[in-house]
Amino acid sequence: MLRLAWWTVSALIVLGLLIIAPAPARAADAEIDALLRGPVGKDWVTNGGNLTNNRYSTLKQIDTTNVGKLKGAWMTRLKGSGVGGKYSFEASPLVKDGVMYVVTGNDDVFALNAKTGAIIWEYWSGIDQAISTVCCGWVNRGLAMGEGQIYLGQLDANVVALDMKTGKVAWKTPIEKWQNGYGITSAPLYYDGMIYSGITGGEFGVRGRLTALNAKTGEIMWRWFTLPGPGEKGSETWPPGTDHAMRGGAPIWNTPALDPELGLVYFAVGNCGPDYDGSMRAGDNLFCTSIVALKAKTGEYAWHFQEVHHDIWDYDAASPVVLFDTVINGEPRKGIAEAGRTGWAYILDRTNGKPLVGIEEKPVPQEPRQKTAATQPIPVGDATVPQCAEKIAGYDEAGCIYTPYWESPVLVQPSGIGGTNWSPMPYSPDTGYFYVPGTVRTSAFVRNGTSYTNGQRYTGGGQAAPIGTTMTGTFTAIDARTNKIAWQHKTPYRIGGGGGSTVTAGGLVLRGEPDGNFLALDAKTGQELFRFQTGFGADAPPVVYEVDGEQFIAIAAGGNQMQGSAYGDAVWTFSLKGQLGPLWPPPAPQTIAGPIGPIAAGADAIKIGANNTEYSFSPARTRIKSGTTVSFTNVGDIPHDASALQQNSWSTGALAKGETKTVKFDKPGIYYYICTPHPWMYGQVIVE
Ligand SMILES: [Cu+2]
Repeated sequence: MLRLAWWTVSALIVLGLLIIAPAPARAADAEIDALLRGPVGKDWVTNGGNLTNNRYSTLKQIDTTNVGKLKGAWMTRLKGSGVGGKYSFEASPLVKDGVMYVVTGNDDVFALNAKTGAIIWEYWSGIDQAISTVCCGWVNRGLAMGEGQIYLGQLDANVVALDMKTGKVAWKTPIEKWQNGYGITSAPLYYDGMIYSGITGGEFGVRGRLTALNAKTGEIMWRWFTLPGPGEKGSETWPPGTDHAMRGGAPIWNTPALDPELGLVYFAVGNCGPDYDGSMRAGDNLFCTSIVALKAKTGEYAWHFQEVHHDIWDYDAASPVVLFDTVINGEPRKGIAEAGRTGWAYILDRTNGKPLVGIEEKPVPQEPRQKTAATQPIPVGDATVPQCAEKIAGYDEAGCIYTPYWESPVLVQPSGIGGTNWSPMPYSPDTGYFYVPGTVRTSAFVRNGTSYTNGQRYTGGGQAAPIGTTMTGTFTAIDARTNKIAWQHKTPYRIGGGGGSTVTAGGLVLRGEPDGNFLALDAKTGQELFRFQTGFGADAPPVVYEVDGEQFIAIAAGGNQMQGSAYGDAVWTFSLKGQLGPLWPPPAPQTIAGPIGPIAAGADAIKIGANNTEYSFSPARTRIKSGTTVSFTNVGDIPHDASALQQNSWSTGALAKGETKTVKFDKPGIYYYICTPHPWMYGQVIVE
């Protein structure tokens, strides 16, 4: 045992060094660990910038005074990887020593010269194109690095390590089988010899978990289930004597954060399954829709905070948690925050999980058949999106957040795919603001019950935006000290479902827009200072880095199928020495819910997932004579259906790849339909 002389100890106490956890004696990668613990400078070595996920860069060569002169430094196309209607491109590139590493929606990884954009190596994942358990687009939200390796989680539920120099596979560890409903879309976190990875499948009856792996060997060190087993902590929040918790979803959609001084790893947990049917799972249903802290080394439970009790609205906590330090009432505090789909930021003390600014349990409307929770935690401060739905003809009921429903559709805002979804929320220590991206849309929620089959969808109902309703967004600076709005922009498009922003010591907030624009805003005031058309949906969070004394900003531009933005395979970088001008704008995303495109006269054969657009009906609109039998054929990669919008009159039922079902339309009228698992797909049949 190491013994320190009393005078050494006193000197260390005077220097304040003893309260800082010492770097591990034999760190597997001391350099990366130090970069992960410190403020982000010339390299960007983990998805959220460093262990805090705060996406704050200390670089300030590009600032509010000169950002207007920014131009494209280089743009590289990634050889068609992840191009197409089923993919989204949401990854933050990583940069270390002048090399950039980026992953596409097909889990293919490219190493690029960060100064020139030249491709150095490629890793083609070869993932099975028949994976049928992807919830929300083929996407990979980023990478991790350490010990000379690049780490990624794949849609086929494998965690993979690549040699950083060559892209060759070093090891590959299956966390689960995709056939059982599992996948990975989050960027893993590397720290101190370990890899932390979440798992998805909240719509497929999975049992969510955080898995820790040995970074060198890929060996699984421990796993912590987000759903408690019998007798375990949290099991009292599920009906006794049942096994509903074993298929209760609770996925982890995003990269954890880690506080090395407290020795805790933090992450956000997604929705309960079945999503829209709470009737059999009475109780708060831990640890669905929660922020959880575990001991980083062992996976032992430390604390949790549940954002939504007994969720029936698909209100995942899907955006990554952010660690920040602040001063409240004159006292330095260690904070953690997460932007929810509810439209609120949840701001807690990261030492114990208790509210930092204030969150009150308040009574909410009840529906006994759904076994709704009596109260919900309501943060003090402002929501970033509207929390009440407007009444619309054809729907009996419209309500505010936490309005329950049963088997006739009820309109609620925020939608379950609204508020802040996967998009990260950065924090600037200069302004003390969080930058919160939001989606504004209404959903009609309905429960219809369902039975569980391994690997099949298990949602118990659905939600869809009524035809003709608007789908827009907000971008909001929230003051971390008060949870109140400092400034807010209404945005033309939904931006909570991907994208996100990054903030710099140069006083800039950098973000992409689904219509292809890359924007720089004044972090203090929100004033727009720069706008540049990238030519593809710019739906990934940017990163900031430096090579040879020159500061660059990079953003992946390849669209987001859930936000309906134009797909592609581009990585753009910008710098003050750049020479490249903007590209022609791509088609803009939809801002009104409903089918689009021309009406095809007499078309009685509808293809689902045709023309490289997985989430589409083709033609989306048809006019037929009454008595016509219409066939629906799934030519896409994953199961789809065609179901009457209000889900009470007709449905093809789930169609496997290649399968066809027919529906006869006898009565004149206008019929709208959706795909139940993908309610952002719309079709229309006009019967004369
Ligand atoms: Cu579908």
